[in-house]
Amino acid sequence: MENIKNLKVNMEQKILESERVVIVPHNNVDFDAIGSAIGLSLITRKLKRPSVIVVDDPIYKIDHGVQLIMDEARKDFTIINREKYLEEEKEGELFVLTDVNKTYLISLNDKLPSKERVIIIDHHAEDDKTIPAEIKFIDPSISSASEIVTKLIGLHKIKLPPEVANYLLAGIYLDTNKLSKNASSETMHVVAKLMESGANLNVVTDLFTEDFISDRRVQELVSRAKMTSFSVATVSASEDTEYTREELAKAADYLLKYKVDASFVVGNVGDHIISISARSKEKIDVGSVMQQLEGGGNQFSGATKLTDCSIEDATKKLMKIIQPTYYVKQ
Ligand SMILES: [Mn+2]
Repeated sequence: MENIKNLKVNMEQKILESERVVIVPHNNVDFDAIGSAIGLSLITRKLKRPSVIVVDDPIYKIDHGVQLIMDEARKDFTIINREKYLEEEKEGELFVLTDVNKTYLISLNDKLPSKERVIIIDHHAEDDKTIPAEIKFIDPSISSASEIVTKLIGLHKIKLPPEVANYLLAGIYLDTNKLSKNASSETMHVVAKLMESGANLNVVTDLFTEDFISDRRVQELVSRAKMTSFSVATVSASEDTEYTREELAKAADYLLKYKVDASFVVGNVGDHIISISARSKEKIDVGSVMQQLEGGGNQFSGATKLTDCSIEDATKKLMKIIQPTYYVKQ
C-alpha cells in the first residue's frame, strides 16, 4: 500500500518545478484514463502550471461516451494529439502517466524524459516493461486511476466541478463494472464524495449506453460492406435509416482494418441529403474521387453530399468513378 499523502506532497513539488505538465493516458483511451487525466489537469491548474493531455487514438477506436467527454472537456482543458505535441514540445516538461505504466501502451514512448521528470499514477501491476519514474504510485488494490486522482483532488482541497466529478465517476464505473467488482469501502467513499460534488449516476450510466447504441449503428453499416475486386470496401446504407456524418466516417475508418486500399460509406443523413464518407490507406486518392462528386478532402480522407438522389444512384455514381486509374502513381 502506497502513501497517497506522500504522493501529493512530492508530486506538488515536481509540478511547481516544471514549465508544463504533459498528462499521458494509455492508448485506446477509456473512461478511467481520460477521467483521471482531466482530474490531474485540474490539480495542475490549482498549482498554476499549464498542462496538456495527449490522446493519439484514431476516432473510430474511441468509444462514443469517451468521445463525448473529450468534446465537452475541450472547452476547459487542453487535449491534443501526438502531432500537435511534437510541434510544441519544450524543455522542462514533467510527464504524468495515468492508468498506465508500460512503454508500449503510450503514444509518447519515444519522448519520455529522464525518470526525474516522470510521475506514474496507476493501478496495473508493474513488470520489467514498467517505465522508470522517480515518483510512482502504483497500487493494484485500488479500483481505478480515477479513484486515486479523486483522492488527490480531495487532498488539494479543490472544489470539483460537477462535470469533472462525472468523468471521474465514469472511470470508477468502468473499472469496477458499475461497482460490482473491485469496489472497496474506500471506493464507495470516493463515489460518495463525487456525488456530493454533483456527479450524477444517470448521466454516467447514459455515457455507457450511448456508446453501445452508437457502436451498434456503426457496426450495422460495417456489416453491409461489399468488397470490390480492386480492394475497395463500399457500404450502401439502408435508405430509411438516418445516420450522422460521424457514424458514416467511423464505419469508413473501421473498414480500413481489413485488407482494403480504401473504403466508401454511402448513407442518408437526413434533409434529402446522401452523404459519402471515404477513407484510404495510401494507394487511392479518395479526395480526388470525392471532388468528382462535388466534395473534397485529401488523399486519405474525403467526403461529399449529394442532394435529391437515392442511395442506389449515389452508389452507382461512385462506382463509375472508383476505377484503378485513380490509384496514386508510385
Ligand atoms: Mn483503469
